[in-house]
Amino acid sequence: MIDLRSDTVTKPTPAMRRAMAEAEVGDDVYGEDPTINRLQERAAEIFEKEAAIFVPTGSMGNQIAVKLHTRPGSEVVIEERGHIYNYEMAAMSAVSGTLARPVRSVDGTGILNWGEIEAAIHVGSAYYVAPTALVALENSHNLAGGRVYTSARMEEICERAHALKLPVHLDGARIFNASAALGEPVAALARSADSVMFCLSKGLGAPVGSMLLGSRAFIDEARVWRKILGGGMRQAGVLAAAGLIALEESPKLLHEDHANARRLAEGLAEVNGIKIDPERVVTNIVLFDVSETGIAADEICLRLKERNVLASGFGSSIRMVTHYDVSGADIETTLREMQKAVGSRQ
Ligand code: TLP
Repeated sequence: MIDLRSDTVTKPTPAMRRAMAEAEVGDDVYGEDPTINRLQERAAEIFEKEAAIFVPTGSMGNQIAVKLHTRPGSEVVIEERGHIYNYEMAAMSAVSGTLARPVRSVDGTGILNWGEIEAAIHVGSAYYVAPTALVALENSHNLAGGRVYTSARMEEICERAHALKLPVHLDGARIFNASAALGEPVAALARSADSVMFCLSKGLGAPVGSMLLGSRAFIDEARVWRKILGGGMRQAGVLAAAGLIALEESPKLLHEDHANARRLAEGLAEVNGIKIDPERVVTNIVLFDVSETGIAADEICLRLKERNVLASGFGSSIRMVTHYDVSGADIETTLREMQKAVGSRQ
């Protein structure tokens, strides 16, 4: 099987498995797991933030951030395809009592500018208008086809938001992909955000885990909410050990996934009925519209599955995500199988 459904499917490398077997561990609810502590310190250092906390999932990291930045009855301004809004089980309402205020990017890229965000913000409005409490950004933006915010755009948005006393949370599940695509350090991309979450378990290849970063006071509070949500783990240093390798070793390999994604996009652009602009594929996510094939996206995914290629359908689009378990040869195979899947009338 060539599994392009997501980069979440990556399996731990032999080095990760060895590190997991040998990890020094302790009870992390007491703050006594030396491997987790090392991972947290190292992540904070790389991102140039005061503190970091290891959380089981990206969703938990994001939702803790939403909880801490907002209060019930307030709104979160977010791009309309944002993960926090669309794929986290309405947790922002269930956990924080907040509502998303979705914003569409005028140029269709999914990357917002300040003007688009500002138009959705309510600060100092009439008492019967729900106040904005948070701006949430996503870099790279998953359902916008892995597109990226530059550090300049990030800084402009954060500066303007801060001038209105609004915090900014960055869902950086794939911030290392954004960093590799832009040639900018993750610290530069995250610098102006008040909090950032990134995943060890996607393109970086760790089996489990994400990090939430921010000021020391923010992370101290995050620890309380992690426990409330059931994320206080014990000897989870076995997971952090894999996370440390993911953090140190994997970022330098991501450009290979990006080259594979670009090649995939170029090939797909030549398939009848598939709409994609390969120039817009800058990270490891390839999202393409299949409506003009006359075959539903889910049906195409089923046909691909019969041909040992896995992809995910999102409405009239299909998403393919490259990662280290997908080779250049796999990309060529995928393109051949796609030609057959779309060409055949089953
Ligand atoms: N994304 C998953 C699915 O939920 C769509 C995927 O396969 O891409 N932020 C972003 C931008 C994400 O893409 C994801 C996962 C998360 C947060 C949540 O991470 P987890 O799955 O660890 O809760």
